[in-house]
Amino acid sequence: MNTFNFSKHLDIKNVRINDTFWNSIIKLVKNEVIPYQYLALQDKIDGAEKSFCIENFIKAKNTKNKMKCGKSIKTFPVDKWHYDEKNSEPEAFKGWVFQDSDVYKWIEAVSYSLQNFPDSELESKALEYIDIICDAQLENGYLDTLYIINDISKAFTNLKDHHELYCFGHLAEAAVSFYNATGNDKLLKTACAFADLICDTFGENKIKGYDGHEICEMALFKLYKATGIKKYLDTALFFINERGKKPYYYDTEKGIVSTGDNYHYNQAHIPPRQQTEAVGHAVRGVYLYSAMADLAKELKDKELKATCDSIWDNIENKKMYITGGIGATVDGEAFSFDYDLPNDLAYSETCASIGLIFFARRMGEMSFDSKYNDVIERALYNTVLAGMGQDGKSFFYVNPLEVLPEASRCDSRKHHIKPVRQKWFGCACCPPNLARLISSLNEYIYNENDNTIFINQYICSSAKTKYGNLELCEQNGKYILKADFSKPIKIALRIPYWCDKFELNRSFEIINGYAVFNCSHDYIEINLNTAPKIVRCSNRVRANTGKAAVTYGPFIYCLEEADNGCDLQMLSIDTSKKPVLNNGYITAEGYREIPDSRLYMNYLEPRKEKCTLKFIPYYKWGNRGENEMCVYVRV
Ligand code: FUB
Ligand code: ZN
Repeated sequence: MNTFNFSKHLDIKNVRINDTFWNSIIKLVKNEVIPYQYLALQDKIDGAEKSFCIENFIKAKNTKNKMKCGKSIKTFPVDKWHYDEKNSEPEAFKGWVFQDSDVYKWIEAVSYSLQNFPDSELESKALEYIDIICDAQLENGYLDTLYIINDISKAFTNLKDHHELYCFGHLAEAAVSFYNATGNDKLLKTACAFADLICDTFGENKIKGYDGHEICEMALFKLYKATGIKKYLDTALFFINERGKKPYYYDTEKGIVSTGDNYHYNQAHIPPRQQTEAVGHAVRGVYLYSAMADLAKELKDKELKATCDSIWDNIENKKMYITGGIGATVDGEAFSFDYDLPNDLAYSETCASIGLIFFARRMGEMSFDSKYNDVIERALYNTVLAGMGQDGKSFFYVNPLEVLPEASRCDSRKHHIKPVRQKWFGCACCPPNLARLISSLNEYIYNENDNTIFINQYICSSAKTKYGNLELCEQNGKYILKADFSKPIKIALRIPYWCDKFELNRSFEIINGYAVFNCSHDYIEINLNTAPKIVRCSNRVRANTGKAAVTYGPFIYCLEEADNGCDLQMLSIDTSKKPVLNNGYITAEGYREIPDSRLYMNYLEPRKEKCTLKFIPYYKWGNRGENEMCVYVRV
């Protein structure tokens, strides 16, 4: 295999999902999340924190119109990350500085959803928001409601803390998706006008700055792919190459929060090409690494690819939770040091796992190795799914692996850990991110290149590949692959990391975690022999020594108080007995200690009695009211 054995994921247009499990979730997003968010963006949900999203766009349009008529414009400060009813005037911008991005993410989710389920009413709602967005854009292409409303003279003066380039990124991603879904280019033109302004503003002999929250690199690349306009690619590369150079660009700005000369938080402490490990704010990190992977692939840039490899290795082997969560510390919503993966203090933001999936897909397109899709599966079936309640109306931002509701209430170090999903967040980055990922799941199943079709996820679906049709379905506990190709083609079937023993009804060769075989008109039976397992974490992770977790296929399981009573720390699992799958639960033999009556005593084994532990999939936790939860249990 050479280093650049590229493949490309199949586009959403060419993949139809027919999977009972996933279809119910995709439909939940369509029927509950998308309509709910539509209302939340207009602050029409009783009891939910206000978003101010649409209100800000309307205010921006009014300010723009006043500017056009030469009327005097009142300005307001742009000195905060968050503006609420108390710390700002009524006519000023409200909410988080990145509030615009929630509308863009909603439109992106709608765009994918429309390709799965055409819906003219939903399309009209998206068009209604698109009109509101486009009406707020200034003549020169600028579009960020915070600065338009509060003080346009300060635009692009605080790249480190403010999110103009971030909001642009989400605008561009939404615009490309909406155009692909509907052929309507109104938002695409708006995104291109803003992109043109950005290309004119930043670069050699222009402002040598770069975004504080990465995404515009990835988005400019997407815009380049959609339009063929080369300056978008050049500017994305400029941002990556400029980042972290000394003297630091951020030192020339007056940031809201002074970080001294420590720009790890923004992955800007050294140039990305010199970075070897994942640091700083986790979502920012994985969005940057995704763009680096895009450009490494597009430009066949071996240096950038080597950097991505090293950062990937650091995340996968030292900084990722068993649930595919990343960002172990609330302090900066950030990656912590190697092997620091506390269960009860975890940040593990839903958006960070979504970003990890973006990074993984790009890495998987550059290398013939199943490990990237293993991570996609881990993050998808656990942290991402856990991010949304089964009602589709409540969400987790933070995804801990151990929860004690009392600690969340009483211990300020754990205030970020919510024992139940929230209706909506003022800082609502995660729910719309989740909606756009789930609605575009079609694009994570198959890849193709000049001689191979890759089957990366076991999601029942039919696909149109360049060689012919393919169908993956499930029958009697086995997967069936039906191929109808015009000529013999290589299939690379990912053998998941959790599968110890599999059977295929044909001969194959194992290459980097894929079973590879030729096929043309074929019916292939795949038996992955899924069974509940007891697994453990490296003993380098202090939080998990002497503990184990229970899994079934891609699902990580957990214990909840609702099934096991309180004081989950009193439980231990008997690893000599096989756990058993039982009506969606996994039961395992174990023990419960009898609570001690004193705080200290001479050492004696605590008294314990036999009990049966009842585990549920991690993604389902927190759907039965407030209660204790843990993934790892003592052995
Ligand atoms: O800054 C925008 C988004 O808000 C980040 O991606 C999230 O981590 C949250 O801080
Ligand atoms: Zn988020």
